[in-house]
Amino acid sequence: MAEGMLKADRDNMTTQNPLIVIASNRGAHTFEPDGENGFTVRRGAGGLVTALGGLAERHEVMWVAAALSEGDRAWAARQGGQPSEVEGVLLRLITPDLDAYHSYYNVIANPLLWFIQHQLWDLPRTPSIDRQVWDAWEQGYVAVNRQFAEAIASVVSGTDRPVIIFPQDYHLYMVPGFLRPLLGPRVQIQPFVHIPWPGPDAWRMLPAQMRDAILTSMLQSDRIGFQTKKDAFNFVQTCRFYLDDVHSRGSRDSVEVDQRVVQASAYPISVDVEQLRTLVDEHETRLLKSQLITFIGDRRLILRVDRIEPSKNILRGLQAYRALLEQHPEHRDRVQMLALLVPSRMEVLEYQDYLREIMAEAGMINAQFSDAFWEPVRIVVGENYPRAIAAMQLYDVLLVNPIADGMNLVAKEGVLVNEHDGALVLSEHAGAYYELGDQSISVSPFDVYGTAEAMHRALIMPRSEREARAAALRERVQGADVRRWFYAQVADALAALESH
Ligand code: GDG
Repeated sequence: MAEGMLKADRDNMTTQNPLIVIASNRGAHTFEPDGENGFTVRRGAGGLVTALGGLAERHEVMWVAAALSEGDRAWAARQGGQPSEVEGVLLRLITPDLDAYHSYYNVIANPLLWFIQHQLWDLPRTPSIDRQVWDAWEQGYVAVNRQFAEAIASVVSGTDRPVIIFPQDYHLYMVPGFLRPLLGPRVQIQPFVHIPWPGPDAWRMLPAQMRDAILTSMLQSDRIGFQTKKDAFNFVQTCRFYLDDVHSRGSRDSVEVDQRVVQASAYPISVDVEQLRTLVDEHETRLLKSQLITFIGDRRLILRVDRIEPSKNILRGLQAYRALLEQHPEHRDRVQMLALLVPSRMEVLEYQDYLREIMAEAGMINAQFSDAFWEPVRIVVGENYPRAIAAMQLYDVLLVNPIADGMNLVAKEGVLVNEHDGALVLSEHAGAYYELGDQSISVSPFDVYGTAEAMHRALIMPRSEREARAAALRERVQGADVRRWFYAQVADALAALESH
């Protein structure tokens, strides 16, 4: 138990006041040695960081994450394995063996689990679960998850206050299973899964031993949070299908196992409305916006903003744009497609190939349709969040067509900051569809023809209809900010603690 924690226990907290522990692969802070025996701290972006801002004022929050850089490792070494306060949060960084971390992150979590949960396989060829993958499972994924659980247990085991632990996402599926024997039933374990949870059939790609280990571990939780009710339902079905002695007795959102009930609940993640408004007003964003206005001219803007990631379906989006220009020549020279693409996992061969295909397709569209004044599609590759927010203010059509997406925050940010009463073309397989679908123009991500027609419909939609839809969408996002997402999880965990 850390010295700092004991002091907080004594001074500030009553036994009613819970300790909240977040565990995630990537933490909220990164560290760089400052050359003077100290460290420069940088705060990461992301919904969880925002949501915690307000929470840390009311509750004591501890964050356990992996050290991801040399600077992080040096900071962790300096703390000697103890949590230390950083911007109001007690932070503990674990420092896994580098090979183990590589196996956990680059062999199991990202290629295997991400691909299964977004159903991205080319089944005759991949996945190919060979000896290396099995080793990575045991010595990487399982080992790093165990290390996370041990770090969490060590920071909470000395407190007699109620404890709620929130492991985040697909990197940490084994944490509940390791934690429960270490901490017993007195703690609430409540993971949140940010990405889709597909139905039982998708999980057949994973060998039974790995699959059952993940499901059994997750069922050591008290409640599991998902982005949508569909994901929660799929989880319940997956457990029923693959595990013996697991029942749901007709319930769509809970599983009975060993005479315990594990809830599967939907907590749709959202954006930080206040922070986005501030960002819109910042000088840099305004400057980028005026540059974009010049670039767009009097054409109508079709925008997409994505990580370069096959599940985002960027390639079919371009094919649909080509089909739009072919099927509806009246839009030629009157529209501008802008794709802001953020590099992601660029060391992975499949991702490099995917970017190459995107650039080739865009090049072919420009070769076919451009004239002296018009370049039909502009691809911008790079990291620039203010530019993305500036562009979102200006779109007439926002194209969000993922094959599968846990939520898709671009859809929510877009409808919030847009100033053109733009239309949202939204995949029915984005989590955001459950909240925004009825006011968007929905598409099947595989239907290139249908996506072209959806963009056409968006472009010719009468002004009054566009205004009404845009207003309804904006209102919906305003009313469900990211804080609400996190507080709802905390409230349910607190209620469960009280009923114990
Ligand atoms: C995962 C799930 C789920 C845009 N340009 C830049 C930049 N962005 C922002 C976007 C948006 C965020 O990055 C991307 O979030 P998404 O939700 O769209 O997608 P994933 O990255 O795949 O997120 C997803 C999410 O987790 C939360 O649970 O919604 O389904 O896949 O806010 O505007 N960010 C930075 N630089 C840019 O240039 N840093």
